[in-house]
Amino acid sequence: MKRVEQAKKILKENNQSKILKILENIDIEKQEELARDILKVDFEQIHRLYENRNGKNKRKDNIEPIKYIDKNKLNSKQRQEIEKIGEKIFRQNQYAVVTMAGGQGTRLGWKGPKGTFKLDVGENGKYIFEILANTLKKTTAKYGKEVYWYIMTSVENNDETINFFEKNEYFGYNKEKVKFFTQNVLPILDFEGNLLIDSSYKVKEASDGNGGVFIALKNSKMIEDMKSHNIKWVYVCGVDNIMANMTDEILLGLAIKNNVPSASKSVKKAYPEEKVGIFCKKNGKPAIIEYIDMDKKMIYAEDEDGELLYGESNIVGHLFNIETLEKMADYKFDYHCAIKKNSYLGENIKEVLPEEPNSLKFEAFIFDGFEYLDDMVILRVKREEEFAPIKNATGVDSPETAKEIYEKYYEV
Ligand code: UD2
Repeated sequence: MKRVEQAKKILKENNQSKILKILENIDIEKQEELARDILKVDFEQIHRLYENRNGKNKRKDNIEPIKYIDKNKLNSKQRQEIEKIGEKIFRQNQYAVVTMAGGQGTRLGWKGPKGTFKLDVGENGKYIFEILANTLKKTTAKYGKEVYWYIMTSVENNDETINFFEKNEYFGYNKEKVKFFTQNVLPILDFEGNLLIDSSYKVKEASDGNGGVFIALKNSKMIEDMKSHNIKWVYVCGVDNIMANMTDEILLGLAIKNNVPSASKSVKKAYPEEKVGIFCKKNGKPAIIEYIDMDKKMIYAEDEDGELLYGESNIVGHLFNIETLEKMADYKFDYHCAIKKNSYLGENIKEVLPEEPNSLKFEAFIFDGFEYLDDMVILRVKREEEFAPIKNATGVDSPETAKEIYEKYYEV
């Protein structure tokens, strides 16, 4: 009973009257459960998130285009020299890949972890995780060493992800080199700043965004694990890009040759309205502006050749040296607020399935950490070779478009 009284007191102090009503109108056993959850909530953080929900006042940022290197414009002499630098790291097994697979994947409408989605390619189809494992296995064949593979999961999909790998025997990858770690969650709020309760009487939460990867690597001791294996470079990418070239000697070689702590991949923007983040310089530092934060002027701006002035699209492929990865874990990320539809338990203890978006989801963006970098290499790669994300059930960035690119590339 004490716990329930404590929870009621905290809810009153934080004017969470809707949740208080629910807590008062459910049976004692459910009250205990909900009270336990409420006592774990950091209301300080909730007030901060809600106060900043409209984003930091966009102090006049100085935005300008950023230079990039076009991979396909390197001549063979340059390529050989750069590849040789990168190859050394692979030969010394000082490279790791982090696959960020903690997103909810709501747009795809796939119930399980996105990596367990089977794409209709090859004889019997291939899971996304299987395709990624096959990509890494090519590097093993080339250097005789397996790349260390760290997979970020969410609280919601962690167990299912690990079971999936066990059941599929890691798709032939050396399971000793695969580690799973879970990212943090943040509460979902309604438009007035109230917590939402789900149908199992839990406070509704969601993953804290792909910017949560750094602190999750640190808290789960994965950075420590990387250092124990003398890893020097780490490639962090999304689970949804089935064409991701995660072990690119050119990207790595260029970062080392240019003596920069980080390098990212870009593809040429397909059209101004494309829903991708674009690379630029913000107040002199490398940055990516997300599609939701771009204004019309920026979207349509052209250079003297009539090319898009901001035409380098982010494909969520970021290389960091281990020191930078560690530093990023201490960086205070801002949270971006997205308006979403979320079901919740109404005050009459009935589940409400809203027709319209009704809630605020808070996410950190991995590339906000670029503010920490003095410089980085941006390597433009060919879309048809390295970018085929599976995000939506149909249309752009769907299993259909990914299948087409995959089959064209592998000539299956
Ligand atoms: C991402 C990029 C965007 C654009 C697009 C290209 C960010 C913030 N945005 O947009 O700039 O170029 O991709 O395809 O990177 N993820 C997690 N945990 C989370 C949230 C996301 O692991 O809490 C993963 C997710 O599984 C995916 C990747 O991060 O692999 C990016 O997904 P997203 O949904 O956050 O970003 P998106 O696709 O809207």
